[in-house]
Amino acid sequence: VKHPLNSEWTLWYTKPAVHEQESWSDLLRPIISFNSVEEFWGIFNSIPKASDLPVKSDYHLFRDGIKPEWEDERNANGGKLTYQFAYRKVDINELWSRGLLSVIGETIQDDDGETEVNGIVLSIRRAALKIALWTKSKDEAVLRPIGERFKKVLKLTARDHIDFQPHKSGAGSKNVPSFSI
Ligand code: M7G
Repeated sequence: VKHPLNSEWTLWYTKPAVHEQESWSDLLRPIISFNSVEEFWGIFNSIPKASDLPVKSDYHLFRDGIKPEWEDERNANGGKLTYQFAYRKVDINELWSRGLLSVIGETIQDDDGETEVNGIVLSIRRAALKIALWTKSKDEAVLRPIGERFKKVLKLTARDHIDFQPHKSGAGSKNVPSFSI
């Protein structure tokens, strides 16, 4: 018996650039799609762990054919809620699996129809690690409770914070002010 998820999810990977000429679209690839809990665990247990990923790589998990890019029309009017942390501070595998489960299990948001969370991204950078929820909108009133829930899911402390940053919305346009939770 398979336990279906609310959405079909696709895991994407951005590999680190080796040459400067390599563009974003050369580096980003879909890996696999799934729509059940059982498939999720099969995949999760067979791919490299978060802690084994190289610097400058990303994992992206997005729902229903949404590409992990600002340009996708379902991302274009949204932004990201990011938790940035230092390497030593936390167990990255634990944090990433909590984030993934909350997203596919839809526990970040009350079940009132509209899904605000499009995807979740793990970014391995030299200076820090980042976990970000990508949202459909940039409506602070909608996003605050989502950010609060995300903090609980990740078991963050009162001193930790999650920052919202809208995606760039075209040349010359002013981004709405970002906020912290
Ligand atoms: P990042 O990973 O968001 O920032 O973007 P960070 O490395 O500071 O953590 C790094 C670079 O990847 C950007 O400057 C873009 O060149 C490219 N890039 C990242 N994203 C998420 C996109 C995207 O959605 N669309 C496009 N076209 N390029 C992107």
